[in-house]
Amino acid sequence: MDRATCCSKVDEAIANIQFDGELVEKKLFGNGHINDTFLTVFKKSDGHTKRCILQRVNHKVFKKPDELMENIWNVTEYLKKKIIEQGGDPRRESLSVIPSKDGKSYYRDSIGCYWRGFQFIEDAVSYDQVNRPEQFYQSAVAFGRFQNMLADYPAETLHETIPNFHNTPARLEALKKAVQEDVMGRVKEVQEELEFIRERREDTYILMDMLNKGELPLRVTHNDTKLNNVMLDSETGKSLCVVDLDTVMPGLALNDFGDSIRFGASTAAEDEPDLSKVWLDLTLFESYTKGFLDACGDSLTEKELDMLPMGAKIMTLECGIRFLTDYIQGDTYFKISREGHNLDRCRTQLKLVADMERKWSQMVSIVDKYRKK
Ligand code: ADP
Ligand code: GN1
Ligand code: MG
Repeated sequence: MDRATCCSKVDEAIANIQFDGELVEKKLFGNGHINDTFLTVFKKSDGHTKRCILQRVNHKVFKKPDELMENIWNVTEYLKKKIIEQGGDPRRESLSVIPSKDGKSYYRDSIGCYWRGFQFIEDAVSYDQVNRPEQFYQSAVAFGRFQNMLADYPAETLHETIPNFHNTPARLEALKKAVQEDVMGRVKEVQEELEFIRERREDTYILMDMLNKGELPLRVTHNDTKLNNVMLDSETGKSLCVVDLDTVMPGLALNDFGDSIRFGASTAAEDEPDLSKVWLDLTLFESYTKGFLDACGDSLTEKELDMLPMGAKIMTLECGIRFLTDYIQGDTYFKISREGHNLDRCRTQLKLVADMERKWSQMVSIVDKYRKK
């Protein structure tokens, strides 16, 4: 079912979730590539207005939305308890699901699309690009803390919402298949990108091999640590809350580190068409490294610390592979808003990989500077 058909049921979803009051406004919100997010405003009986988030879960991407919502419900309940223990405010520092009128964590509408409500986190901002290095530092603290808070979470109870999500060799296989099928006839346009990726085939195995040999631990990780998945306090600028919990699953700390770097430590937007603007910004790399290690460095192993630069490179390469696969397959996974959008996104990622290779020794020195000896 396509996005527009699902979104035609937005009013039915609103009527079936326990929002309080009369709807006075709804509009599309945020810049996520997967789900459809709405900001909704309700007028309550006491005359006050209240904002809420309504999301349509993309069930083409998340095949089992009921399992996904079970994860989110359990993880947020767990986080809220921890936040209270640590003297924090669970209403601002964690997502809170608003149940459906039939008491579930989601609502399945009359055409089979899935919806969920969240309390709106007020006086908070998320960024699509870093304006000041301090913001990136704070996002690192948020993700590092998030990982720490979930360190004892019973990982075996989590459903794998997207199997092989960060299995980079499997992502490469998917690209090869897309190239063989070439359903859109686009492969001829992307020879240079394919060659760049082929030359780095061996790299795609590095982290998965280490995991399989037991050299890297499996942890409960976020797996989608883009800058815009963190809310910062609008008054203090400090890290507040991690959102977008759809991919919280067992994974590698290095992937969480790397995904943040590829998105936030670039000098340009993820979809910048002018590649002369795209570089790895070492100042931002340093801010994030410092924040991540301040927040969770003590719990990382020596091997994990050694491999942080590699985490950045592999996640960037993997994301480039995924954007290219989607471009070749006809843009069926990531939302696009222009022709060639996924190809532009792929190219920024590959440009960043090349720049990381050039700046490798500096990345290693930065990690060395902040790891505790
Ligand atoms: P997607 O899965 O499509 O990326 P997200 O869950 O990341 O969707 O939500 C999109 C954006 O909406 C986020 O980047 C964030 O800015 C904002 N957002 C999400 N949840 C909340 C919330 N509970 N309160 C305030 N803003 C939110
Ligand atoms: C998607 O949902 P969003 O926009 O936060 C994607 C990530 C990619 C990212 C690229 C479930 O994240 O894996 O890294 O786009 N999420 C999913 O910008 O595939
Ligand atoms: Mg998001």
